Amino acid sequence: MKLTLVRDDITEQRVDAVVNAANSSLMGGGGVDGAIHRRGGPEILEECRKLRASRYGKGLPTGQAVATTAGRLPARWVIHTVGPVHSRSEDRSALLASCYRESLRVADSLGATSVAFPAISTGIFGWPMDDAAMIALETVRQADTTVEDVRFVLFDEDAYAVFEARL
Ligand code: AR6
Repeated sequence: MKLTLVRDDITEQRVDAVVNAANSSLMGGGGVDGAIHRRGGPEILEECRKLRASRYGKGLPTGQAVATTAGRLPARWVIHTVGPVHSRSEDRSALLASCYRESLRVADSLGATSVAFPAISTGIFGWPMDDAAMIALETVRQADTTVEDVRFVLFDEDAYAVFEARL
């Protein structure tokens, strides 16, 4: 597997699948989620609504992943995953690792061979970048997947530098 880091916007990525740092409602939000729905258009939300009406009546649980169309984005699919909110009193690392593993599993089931990830949970959900980078890189490296090209898309220079140091 080829693992690369880029400093860019996740919505610009020409890959088979981009991963969305969503929340359980699948109804959109701020950060990556807001940008993906804005750029991707209403088709994505439409499929999310259908998922809520069928398989995920109570929402998508933290650490799991599910795919929809990518609408107008240059990718084919969006894989929505729900990161854990960072906690200082409880270790939720396994849930963060699960987001990466489950997203790759969904990518495999779609036949996607290139996947772009944001730094899940490091924005609104408050996870410290260095720890998140370590979990992300380790989990992806160890994953049993047919995905050939994994790209981490870091939004700012600081996030990029942290990932680069960890890589
Ligand atoms: N491209 C790449 N990275 C980005 C972009 C972008 N366009 N925008 C932000 N980032 P966040 P979370 C970075 O908050 O912490 C939403 O409301 C950002 O700088 O998007 O998992 C959802 O609906 C940060 O490093 O996701 C949930 O409620 C990283 O992406 C909640 O936020 C993740 O930040 C999820 O919070």
